[in-house]
Amino acid sequence: MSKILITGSAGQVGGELLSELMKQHSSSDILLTDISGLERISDEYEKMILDVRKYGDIKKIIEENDIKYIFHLASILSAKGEENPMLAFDVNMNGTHNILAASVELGVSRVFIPSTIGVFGPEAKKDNTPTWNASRPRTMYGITKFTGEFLMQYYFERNGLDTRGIRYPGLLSYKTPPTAGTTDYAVDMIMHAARKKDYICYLKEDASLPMMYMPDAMENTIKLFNAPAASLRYRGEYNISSFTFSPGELAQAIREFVPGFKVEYRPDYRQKIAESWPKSLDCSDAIKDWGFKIRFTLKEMIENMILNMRQ
Ligand code: AKB
Repeated sequence: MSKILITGSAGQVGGELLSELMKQHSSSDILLTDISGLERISDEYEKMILDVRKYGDIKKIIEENDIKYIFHLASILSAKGEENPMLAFDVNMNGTHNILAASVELGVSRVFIPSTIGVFGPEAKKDNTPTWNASRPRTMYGITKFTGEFLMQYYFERNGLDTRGIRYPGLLSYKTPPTAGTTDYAVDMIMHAARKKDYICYLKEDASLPMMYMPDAMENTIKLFNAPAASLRYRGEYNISSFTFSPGELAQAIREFVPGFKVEYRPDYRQKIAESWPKSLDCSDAIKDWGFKIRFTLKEMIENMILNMRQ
């Protein structure tokens, strides 16, 4: 039986993607890998340690487990990437290239690799940024993810590898607390509010960024993954986003559910990263090619997150 391999399974997206995949698959269809943190995942699933920087290990896992599909989530995000650019380059660049090259060598059918709003730099259009724009990323994360998009195009044209990807905006989830991104303040702020605690924000009050609730991100990930190949004009470059808010606007929206919620703003190095990214995205290519659609408004997302966090 052909299996689905997920790398970076223990990260913020991994657990949520697994729940979405389980709507259509059984646990025996899925192999979960990560370099650490696998003990947090239920033993119902098959789990293996995998360092995506090791080409031989990737090949062995694909061969021995008859892997047909890969979701390559292992990545160092923007904030952690600026603390350790060498690690970010190694994991994001070499890891991505290893996955693509091994997939070609061993005949994997389809590979999904997430990209990010971080592929855009300060020269890009700030509002309604289209798929193709002045992409001159300034973070190691953005540089490696942008190059990853080119590698996906390269192996698609050179070897016919079916590569697919989405540029995720900031993703919010109540399940796995994020730790390594620039947009992560949003989850942290809602978590503080749910616990009736004040919050100190590392971005400025007006730092607007595109965002999305995790269930919407996962539903659309599967939608793109299952879309007919003929309808896709791009490989890893599809912009998606639900809404835009700044920390000040999020705090205000939270106060509808947690009156009197207090936030103090103490911007750090992550403010510069946020300033280099777009405020909102043009998602029309994703709508046109594979039917990108969202369910949650900002208000519904906050309500749902607070409810679940309190439970
Ligand atoms: C980050 O903040 O690094 C990520 C992203 C926008 O890709 N959440």
